[in-house]
Amino acid sequence: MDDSSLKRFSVSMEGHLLGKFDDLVKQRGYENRSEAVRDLVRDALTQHSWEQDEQIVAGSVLLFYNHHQRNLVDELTKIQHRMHDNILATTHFHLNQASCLELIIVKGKAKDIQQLSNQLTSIKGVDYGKFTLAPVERI
Ligand code: NI
Repeated sequence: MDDSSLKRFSVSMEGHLLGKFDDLVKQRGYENRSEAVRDLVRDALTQHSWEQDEQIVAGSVLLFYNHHQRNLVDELTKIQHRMHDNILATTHFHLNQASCLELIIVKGKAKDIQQLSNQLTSIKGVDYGKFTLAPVERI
């Protein structure tokens, strides 16, 4: 059954979180909170469905880290070698004495790529990780 009628529900959250959310709503130009929540839920559901998916996707994993962090570079290299079939390219930028930015271009089954991204961004010492992906072909 297609139920596209709007349903109302209430959400509770901390004041400071709501304040930040309202800033986001404003900055992204949403008409109201509801519109922003619908977009966030759609994004989350899309991301979630891809986690189990056989669909071929391509994307990037962006990592910021301090290369002095013990074991981090070894771990990063190990994961990339293990998943070499899914990695098209890796570019490393030395930002300053300690900070590095690494951009890893990935391609493969959505579920494998999602797992690879999770492994990379959760390495101890990674300060910031951002994963983006898009389907290569529509099913
Ligand atoms: Ni570096």
